[in-house]
Parts: sequence; C-alpha cells; structure tokens
Amino acid sequence: MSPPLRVAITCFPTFGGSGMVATGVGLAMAERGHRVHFIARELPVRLDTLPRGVTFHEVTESDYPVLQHSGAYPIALASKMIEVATAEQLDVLHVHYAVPHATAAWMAREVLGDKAPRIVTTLHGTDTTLVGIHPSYLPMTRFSILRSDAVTTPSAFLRDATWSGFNIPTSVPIDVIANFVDTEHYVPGRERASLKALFPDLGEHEPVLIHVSNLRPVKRITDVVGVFAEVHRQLPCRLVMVGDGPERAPAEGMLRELGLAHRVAFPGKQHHFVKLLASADVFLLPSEQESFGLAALEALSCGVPVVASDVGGIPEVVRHGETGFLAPLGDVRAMAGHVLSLLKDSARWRAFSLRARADVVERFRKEPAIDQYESLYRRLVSGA
Ligand code: GMT
Repeated sequence: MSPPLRVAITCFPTFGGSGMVATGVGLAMAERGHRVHFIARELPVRLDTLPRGVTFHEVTESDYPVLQHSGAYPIALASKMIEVATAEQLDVLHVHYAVPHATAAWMAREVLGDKAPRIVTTLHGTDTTLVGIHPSYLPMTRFSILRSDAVTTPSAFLRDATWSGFNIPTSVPIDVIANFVDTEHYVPGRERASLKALFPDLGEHEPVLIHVSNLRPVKRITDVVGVFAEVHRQLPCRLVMVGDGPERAPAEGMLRELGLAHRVAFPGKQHHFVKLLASADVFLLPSEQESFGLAALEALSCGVPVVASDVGGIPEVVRHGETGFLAPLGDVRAMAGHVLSLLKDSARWRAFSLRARADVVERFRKEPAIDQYESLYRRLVSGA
C-alpha cells in the first residue's frame, strides 16, 4: 500500500466555488488517510470543523502602516508555505485560483529548492478569464501557471481559455478534473417548510425560483430579476436569492420599482441551504461567464432543473433540453420561456428533475474526482 501523502491546500476562505472545491478536495483526502494542511487568510467557509488529519495554518500580515495597500499578502502567504512545507515535509502544495496563490507557491519553491513540494495549480475561472489576463497580473500569472508541476481546470472550456488567454501552447498539459458535488448531502427532498419560513403566505402550489451566488456583476443579477418578473407576469411565483454581494442593492431597487419586492426573499449568505435549494422548482444562472457553475451542479444534484446562459463551462454541466435549458446570454425572454415550459407541465418538470439527479450521480460524484486528484498527486510525487 502507498504511504499517505502530506498535502497543503491554499484557497480563498470566502464564499465562492473555488474555496468550496478546495475544501472538498482537502477533506476528502483526509478521509482517505492523507495528512492535509490548509493555508489561508482565514478558516475556509466550509471548514467549520477540523476533522482528524486536518490542520489549519493562518496567514498573518504585518500591520505596519507603510505596508497598507502594498499587496504584500503573497509574500506572507509564500512565507507560510515555506514554514509549513519545511515543518511538515509536504509532498504536494495544491493552490486553488492562480492569482496570487500560484505566484506565492512559485516564490516558496524558489526558496525551498530541492526540498520543495510538487505544485498543483487549479484554475477556477476569473483567474484566467478576467483577473489573470488583466495587464497588471498577466506576465506573473502566466509564468506561475507555466512553473506549476501540474495545472487543472474544472472544465474543457477553461482549459481552452487558459491556453488561448495566456498564449500557452496546447502541448502544455492541462488536466480537466470536473468539479464535483457531495451527492449524499445535495439530495432531492421537496418540502414547503423552509420556503414557508421565507414566505409565510406562500400558496400550496406556487412555484419558487432560486438563485445562489456572490451577487457580483458577472452573475447578471438584473437578468435573474428580469426572468423572474417575466415568469411572474404569466404565472405568479416567488424568487429566493441566496448570497450577498454588490448587486444585491440594485436588484432590490429594481424589484421595488417593479412592485415585486414582496415576492422575493434575500436570506443572505447561508452555510446550510440544501433544504431550501431542494425545495425550489427552477434554479436560475444567467451569468455573463462561468467556468463551471458549481451552484448549478448543486441544484441539479437536488433534482432542481437549471435555466442558464449558454456560456463558458455551463454546457458541460447542464444538458440542454434534458436536465435544464440554456439560452443566449442576456436573452431574458427565452430564459423565462424555458422556466414556464417547466413550471406549466409537471410531468415534464419531473422528467427533467429525475434526469438531473441521475446525470449528476453518473458524472459528478465526489469519489471519482478525488481519485483523479489523488492519482495526479501520486504521479507527481513519484516523478513519473
Ligand atoms: O472566478 C470567480 O468568479 C470565483 C470563483 C469562485 O471562487 O467561486 O468561481 C469560479 O470557480 C467556481 C469553482 O470552480 C466555478 O464553479 C465558477 O463557475 C467560477 N466562476 C466563474 O468562472 C465566473
């Protein structure tokens, strides 16, 4: 039997898919008996308990006034990586989201020399499509990606966007390891209680649409509101917007202007929202860009059909006409039409729901994804 690995994982600790995937990988590796260290600014959101085999290392920065706004965090992070790698004799350092994590990992390796762990960089989306290719970050991000021992993306879309966006030859390997979902946690289970808690006057058969995100511009929150308003015009319904972010206030304003504010709930950031999610009828994701769409995957796992924009990696997750519908970016009317086609035909909705769950169980279970990460780690450590 191969010896357990010593792995460190770096991610953003905040709400967001990259941190959730990173945490899921780390916890699953620990369940398999590996020693796992999380290195981050704060305890990652989904790491609310530290199971056996898992340690958290907080990156702290000097509060010296001169350093304010200096962007010295990558240096503090690299220093912590060096400390942990040395003390724990790490085999692998797996960073999620390239900016600035892949660069900090490269700096740490320069210092550690022969004793450095293998570096795996998992790109997640805007680190390639938006932030990483911004001229302020591009040269260092490209360099850090190229200096990683392995690079992974959650979708073929993001692999291709990385090759083209950073002008990296396609001969440079990028492994696609699709994001995964805990299908035992994200289970179908329709009940009205969690919806009634948000809408005490909810009618017995009144449909509920749901959206979950960090409510940033890339999610096109006004399109979520637009789709809801269009559907509501033809079929009275409700909308739940889970999460928080800069687009919340404009969305609330738009809903007030439309006279629909009372039909929409904003419960804010939620740690445990699976019951709410599973009880909704349709999940909306009209994003401008999405390397994968983890929230849509969680909805599908609960048997909730998804209506989304046909962009990025979403078509790799949502099967158009089978588990949900895809429409051109910004086509609010088409999306509303798709939602209505599901809500007005219960047999159709049920067929989509069953297929959604079955497709997720077939293609996006956690264990096969963790097998892929584990064999990637083993391959790097063995030097093959
Ligand atoms: O780049 C971001 O928007 C942040 C990132 C995150 O941390 O949530 O989201 C990206 O990574 C997720 C996990 O792999 C994907 O599910 C999201 O689609 C992706 N977001 C974008 O591409 C906009």
